[in-house]
Amino acid sequence: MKRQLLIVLVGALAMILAACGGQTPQAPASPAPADTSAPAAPADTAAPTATEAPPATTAPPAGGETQQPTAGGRIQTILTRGELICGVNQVLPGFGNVDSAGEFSGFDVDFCRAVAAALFDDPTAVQFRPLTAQERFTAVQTGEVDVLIRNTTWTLTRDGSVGLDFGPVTFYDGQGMMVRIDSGIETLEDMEGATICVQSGTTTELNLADNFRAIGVNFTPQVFEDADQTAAAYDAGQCDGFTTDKSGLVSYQTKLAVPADHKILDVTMSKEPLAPSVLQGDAQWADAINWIVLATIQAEEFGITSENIGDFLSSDNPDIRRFLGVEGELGQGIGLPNDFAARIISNVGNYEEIYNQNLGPETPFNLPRGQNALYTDGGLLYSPPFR
Ligand SMILES: N[C@@H](CCC(=O)N[C@@H](CS)C(=O)NCC(=O)O)C(=O)O
Repeated sequence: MKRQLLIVLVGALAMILAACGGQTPQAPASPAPADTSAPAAPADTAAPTATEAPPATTAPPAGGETQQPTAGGRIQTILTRGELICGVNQVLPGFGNVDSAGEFSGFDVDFCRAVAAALFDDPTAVQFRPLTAQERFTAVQTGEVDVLIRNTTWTLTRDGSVGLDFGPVTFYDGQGMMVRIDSGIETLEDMEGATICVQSGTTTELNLADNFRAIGVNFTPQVFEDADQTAAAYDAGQCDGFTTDKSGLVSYQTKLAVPADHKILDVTMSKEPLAPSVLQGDAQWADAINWIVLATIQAEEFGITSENIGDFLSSDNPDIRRFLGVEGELGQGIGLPNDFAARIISNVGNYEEIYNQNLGPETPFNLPRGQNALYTDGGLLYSPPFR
């Protein structure tokens, strides 16, 4: 109890200091207490996975309360609750969006469903908690959400002093700049004296300042707390440019009054690796999220889809049998059922299916895979072995 209270207090403090964006360097110098009380090293040495031998029982790897106090904590809480609580965006079509019927959709939303499928064999066993950029980290720190899957960039500060643990990158992104086509602006250097609409509580705000300082171009930021306000101000002509992640720009362009009047400059101002995050200190839950995301990537590499998984379940290939949980006990070591990958694929799909149904050629976004292709296709997606 005391520890939880401490986490909440330190979390609240970190939020005040880090102003939600997790950018302010004066956040607490020492790691959050969750980290100090659950050091990774003892948990690892205690876990049987160190020898690659699967655990003997379905229980989480032994380690004892003192060494691994939170192992299995969050997973058990979710299983007892009967549903996952997933922090998402609700205003970003393609990634996290809610329609007038209250139905959530998007790439990030589908990863929430993948987690629910892994845990419950039911992609609907998830409650979506819409969060703004400002609200998102407090929601993880206080335990209000089990996991945050909301176009959130993995940064050192957020991993460290904000007290999160990030999973594998689900979408490699970078910051972009949108301008009106008739402005004649082609490069950032053409933006001397421009007013630029940007949202607070994001990596975007600081990258903007860094980039323009680096090229010696003066600009005036117009800062808004809310993404809709930011885009609306740009659309109303209050700003010459609108900057955020390129994925966000592509998404927001569809919401502007005349989308065809705008273009995204051919410049990338930063690295924005978007990844799921959980509260630091529950190694088992973090591992589970990692391998759930990786399972979607490995499934694409194997060519296993929601359509053809039936054929693969009777495969003789030991790699595939282990991956799908037909044999072996891979899931056990991370607190998941052994067939967690099969559950994800059959209920939600592999990475390519998730990508295409939300961002692919049949959608208004038609985003090329680019860096988000498998490493075998020249992209950055690569799953460590499922063994
Ligand atoms: N990836 C960046 C930006 C994420 C972000 O919050 N982007 C804005 C603009 S696209 C957004 O989603 N806003 C929606 C909201 O706050 O409701 C980060 O993690 O800071």
